[in-house]
Amino acid sequence: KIDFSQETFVIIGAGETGRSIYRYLSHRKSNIINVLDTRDTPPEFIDNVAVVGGKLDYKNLEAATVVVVSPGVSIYEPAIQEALANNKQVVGDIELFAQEISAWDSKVIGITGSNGKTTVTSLTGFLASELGVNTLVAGNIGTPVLDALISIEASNTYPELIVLELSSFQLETTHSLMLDSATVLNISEDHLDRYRDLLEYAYAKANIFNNCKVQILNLDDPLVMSMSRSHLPQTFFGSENAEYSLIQNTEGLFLAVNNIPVLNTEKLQLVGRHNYQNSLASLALLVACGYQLADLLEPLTKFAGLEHRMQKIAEAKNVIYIEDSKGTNVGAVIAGVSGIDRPVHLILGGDGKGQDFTPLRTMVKNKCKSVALIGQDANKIAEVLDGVPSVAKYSTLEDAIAACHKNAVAGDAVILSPACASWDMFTNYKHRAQVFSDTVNALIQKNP
Ligand code: UMA
Ligand code: ADP
Repeated sequence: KIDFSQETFVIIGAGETGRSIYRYLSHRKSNIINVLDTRDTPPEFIDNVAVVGGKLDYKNLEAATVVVVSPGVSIYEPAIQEALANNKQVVGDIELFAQEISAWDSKVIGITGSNGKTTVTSLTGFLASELGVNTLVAGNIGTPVLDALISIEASNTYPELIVLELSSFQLETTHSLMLDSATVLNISEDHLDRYRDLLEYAYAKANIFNNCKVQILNLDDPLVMSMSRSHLPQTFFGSENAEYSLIQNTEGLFLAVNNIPVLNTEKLQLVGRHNYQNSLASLALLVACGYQLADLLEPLTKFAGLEHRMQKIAEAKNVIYIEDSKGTNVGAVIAGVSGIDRPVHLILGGDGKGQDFTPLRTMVKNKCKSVALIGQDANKIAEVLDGVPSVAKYSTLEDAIAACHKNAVAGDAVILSPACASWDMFTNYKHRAQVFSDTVNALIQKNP
């Protein structure tokens, strides 16, 4: 365990997490000797603290005993590897948080996966709150855990349940997080600009199970199943043969537990098969922590879902417009678009983060009437769609939307689900979503 009065700290990363680490270490009156950021022009920090920008240089770490790394910086950076070789502790914000909460009585749930993390994290937090449980939801979802910790200490009211969304990056630097239940929802290609291959990425995620009490495993996902640790209690979710499964009967498609239908999916506001899987995972996580299944079903029907994930934003002349700006990898796009029972005009493209787009080909052939490509990896996507009719490239999102709008006829769907990050053309995924909504609404108004 880190002794805040004895150690000397260097913080790497001047973003949200870096700032929260600084606030936390200052709160503990620790000795912070440097804040570093790999960018030549780092963002402005807090309290007028100077940030050393540019390529990481080991000499700026040398005097530290603990290096606290933000998730946006790879621990494979040579200077960080050198710090490890010199026996310095290299940790992330989640590790610092984990060491603190081990003294609390809270139950802790951890959620990772390539897709569905934020949905399952929010849903799990929502269900627990509906039960009247004092719940903290934090992590990769957007609230840095150390900021949450400072607020909790100030209020002196400790949560009964903590629900953490954890990224592969955060899990790389976490060693002592004790989870009452934990899940890896699924593994598909993402972040291959940071990892050598899919296995290295999956390996980072598997850290979530290191000190967990119950594994919640997706029976349909072979890579997740390879993370099974047979000495631990396990609960499986999936479409068939799992304890938490989906059953089709004459009345509809049901969420089922131990083969007993418990809730008709028609009652859910969440739509799409992937969201039924997310619901199953959430139930399994909470039941493993001791909450009662029967108490969770009614609240589950009240969860409205999240923005920017397969969200219908407009309808005109029986054409629906769906914004899925958070569909930032191939797995998310296949899951989301496959769930739409209309012919699709699909907008794809942006920064592909090194992923292989080939799996899109079958889905596009089955579901899409036309595809509009944008962004820096438009050509890479075009290569895997070679021979598929109606694929065209556009220099802006606005032009791509105009083309889809023109091509769409009554009964069709126009979907932005780019399979890519937005950074090559937009500030972030929210900005991309805003441009989509504004452009669609302007077009509809012009051609009512
Ligand atoms: N960066 C550098 N050099 C640095 C520090 C950061 O280039 O020295 C760049 C990174 O490459 C990255 C960006 O700056 O593109 C942000 O990095 P950061 O570590 O400062 O990130 P934060 O702003 O602290 O936000 C992070 C998570 N972001 C990442 O891991 C990239 C947020 O998740 C999370 O909400 C926040 O901590 C609080 O825990 C966002 C995310 O996109 C939603 N996560 C990825 C995902 O979900 O796929 C992993
Ligand atoms: P994450 O936090 O892992 O990025 P989100 O819940 O924000 O996941 O959803 C991101 C995207 O992934 C959305 O486009 C959504 O349609 C899709 N998605 C959500 N859940 C799943 C799932 N279980 N399997 C595949 N795709 C999913």
